[in-house]
Amino acid sequence: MITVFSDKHALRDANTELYGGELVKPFERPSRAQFIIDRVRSVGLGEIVKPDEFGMDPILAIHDASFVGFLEQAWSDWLKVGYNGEAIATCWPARRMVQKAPDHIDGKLGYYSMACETAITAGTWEAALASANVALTGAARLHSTREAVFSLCRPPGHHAAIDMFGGYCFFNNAAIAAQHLLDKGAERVAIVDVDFHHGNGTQDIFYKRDDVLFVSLHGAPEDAFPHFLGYANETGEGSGEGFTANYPMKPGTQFPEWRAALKSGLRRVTEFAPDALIISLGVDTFESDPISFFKLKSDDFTTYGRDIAKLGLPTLFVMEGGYDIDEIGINAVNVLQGFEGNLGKTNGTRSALRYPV
Ligand code: 5XA
Ligand code: ZN
Repeated sequence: MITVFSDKHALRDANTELYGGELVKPFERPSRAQFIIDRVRSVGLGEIVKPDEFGMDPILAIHDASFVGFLEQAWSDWLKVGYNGEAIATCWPARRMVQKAPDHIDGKLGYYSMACETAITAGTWEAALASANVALTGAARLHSTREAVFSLCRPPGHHAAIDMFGGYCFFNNAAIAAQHLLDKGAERVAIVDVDFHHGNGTQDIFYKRDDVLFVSLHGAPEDAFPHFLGYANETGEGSGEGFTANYPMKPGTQFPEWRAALKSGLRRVTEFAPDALIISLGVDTFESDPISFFKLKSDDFTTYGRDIAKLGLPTLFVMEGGYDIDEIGINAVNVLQGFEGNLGKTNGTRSALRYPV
């Protein structure tokens, strides 16, 4: 399996995250990607390529232009005010307040964010752009070769909504990749989000559409970030009704229950008959993840990689979360190896894949 990777991810290196009432070194840090790419190399997963540049159009096909403009300017606007720290929101347009972007950077940060753990810093814009290009390059490769691709995106993307950042995410890499596949001729794309956290941004982007099926397995909103989306009764709206499927699960969930939810979600994918599948691959479902509460073990990642391969679909893996940094490479690459191993055994050849070139 080919891996797309950019060194520019390291430009995103924030010093501060508000966690448990303290400013700490962020869980989402450059060493995460380094451990994963090291593991990709050490197991010989396949070729590693740099991303191509796709310009702003594919990003603007998903995100609001004023939000994108805000992200591009945010760090310089913050510096202009003369603040010393990193750019963190402190005030939001909450219930019964005016939903309008103000002029001051303090207000803009609140208007365009859905959480405040995520500081904007020097280099964030460049890293987020590179991450989107990593996803787009993966989608373009999948389109032209039909072979599975791993887009090692960092920063992650699934919390980034049409016009909001947060949860360590700025651009929604998986959504941008899905739209690229649709623009290249795919009629339907399914996104299965296996990150511990609900992919509120991806749901937001496709909620009223019937050309993208969104399936998410995650910690129940009563107990887990992002808390305000991801209930089982959220199933889509308008022509999107029936094209969102949420599987919230309780603290302490073990692999058998999680896997049953995955299999149910994968059945939805089969019924949808997509031309391509995108996996929002977060490995913060791991039992030792410091900010999550599922109990998957390293071997479970291999097992569910195999389950995904059984669909026989052209598949793009887009990296999302995972914060047990010592194990992140093993767990992420276990999914990919499980997928590859099974594909070989069940299909023998990949020519059976039916995504139109
Ligand atoms: O998938 N999302 C994450 O891993 C980020 C969670 C941020 C919680 N404050
Ligand atoms: Zn997560």
